[in-house]
Amino acid sequence: MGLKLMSPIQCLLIVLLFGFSACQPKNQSNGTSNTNTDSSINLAAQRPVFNADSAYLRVKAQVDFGPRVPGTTGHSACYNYISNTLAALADTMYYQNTTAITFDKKVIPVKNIIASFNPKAERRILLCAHWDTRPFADQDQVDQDKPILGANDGASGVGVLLEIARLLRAQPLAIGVDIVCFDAEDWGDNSGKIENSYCLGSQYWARNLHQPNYKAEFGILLDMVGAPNAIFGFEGFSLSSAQNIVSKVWGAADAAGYQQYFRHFERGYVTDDHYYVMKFAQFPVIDIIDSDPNTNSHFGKYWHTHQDNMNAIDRNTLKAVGQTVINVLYGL
Ligand code: AHN
Ligand code: ZN
Repeated sequence: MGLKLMSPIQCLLIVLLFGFSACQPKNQSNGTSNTNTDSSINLAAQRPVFNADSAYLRVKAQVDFGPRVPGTTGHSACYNYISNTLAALADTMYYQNTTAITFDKKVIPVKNIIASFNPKAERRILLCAHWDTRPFADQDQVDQDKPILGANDGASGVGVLLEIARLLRAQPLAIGVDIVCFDAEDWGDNSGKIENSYCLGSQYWARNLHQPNYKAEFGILLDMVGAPNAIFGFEGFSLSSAQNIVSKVWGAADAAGYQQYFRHFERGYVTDDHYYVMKFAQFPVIDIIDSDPNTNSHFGKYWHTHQDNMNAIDRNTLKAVGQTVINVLYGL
């Protein structure tokens, strides 16, 4: 139906149904606003809304498989879940399948899952999290030899990334995004005597990139991003090697009203997956990781205990982290 053929009554009907803009030709601003105002309005409108309920269900789906310790049935089932979910959303998938020897001399399978969006784009951002869970509960008072559920330490980061993947599919970006789910992060030695015992999947990926000479402009690692009242301070390696990215992300969080979670203090150094990516793949990566200044570990009370179950997950925290990352990506 052409505009010229519309009667005043027809137009009034359409105004009532769709609002005034329906009666104007598309992509044409009305005479009073200037181009700058229009583009800033459009930019805000182009930011997708991170759905915390959807992310929560993605976290729960992983936890429902039980512990995801490398080599167990829960691990295999969760591998299929993450792979299938990402394969339905991403443009290109890569799967890395290898083995590693743990600090306690076990040979374990290591499976990294890589989902690329807009694979031809030169400008790329890496988003990552670990998907495995710890085989012991060494910080608990009871059942220390039993594996943890890892709702926050494992499932939370991946849950947020799966929701981001849905949004990337729905509203594609001009830049490229690579979502990497690292395996075997958490089968590490807690005595502090054995170096490089954590992060076996990211160590493998960073030395055996899924694409030769892969480089992202920067990366963001999500680790324990779902706890109620989580506190994200500046992590040491992030600050020393990627301070501008830390500023960008914390700035986006502040602008979106998430200052309660994203705090401006130094929380100390954490040897996490981002450390090995920076060391071997040589581009800046920051770690968004929960901290608790009142525990000896400086991690939350649930950390490496059987308390790390769905009670350790709050939709509001998932929203704060997910929306912040989305705003960074869609603001680049
Ligand atoms: C160390 O404790 C050496 N690294 C902590 C990385 C980690 C474990 N993140 C979650 N679990
Ligand atoms: Zn852990």
